[in-house]
Amino acid sequence: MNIKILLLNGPNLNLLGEREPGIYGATTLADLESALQSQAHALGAELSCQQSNHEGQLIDWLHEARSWAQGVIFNPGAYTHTSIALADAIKATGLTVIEVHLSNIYQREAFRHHSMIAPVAWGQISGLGPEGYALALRALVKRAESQLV
Ligand code: CA2
Repeated sequence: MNIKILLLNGPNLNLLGEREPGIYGATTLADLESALQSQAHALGAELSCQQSNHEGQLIDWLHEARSWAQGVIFNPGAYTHTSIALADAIKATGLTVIEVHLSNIYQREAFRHHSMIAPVAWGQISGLGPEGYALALRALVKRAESQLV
């Protein structure tokens, strides 16, 4: 069985590389997704990439992923700090999720210091830019492989 991973990006991340490069870097979402697709291929895994500005759409994708994904790389954007609904979806699906943030949320405004997602995620990576997604992918593939044997 091929290992399948979902990459989920939340609100405003479609603007990556176009605005605020000082905080979020110059890499576009398309660049980030295609680099991660290549990495997944090299690791013998399949990566499906989705981005939405809508909470309900993100929840629907999490529900669907229950039937096919072995792990989820999730940057919930600002919903990180507010969304009980996304936290409930992760808990209800039992998916293995790594929460990723491009910026270090603990070095920023106080309202970004709390994550609703962290308690239901397997782990969290914050502040490493696009490299955070790459590390999350590696960790999820390794975990899925260890569960195959
Ligand atoms: O650091 C991250 O990855 C965040 O999840 C990004 C969210 C922010 O609300 C979180 O606190 C931390 C915001 C995403 C906004 O993305 C933009 C990208 C380019 C230009 C403007 C916004």
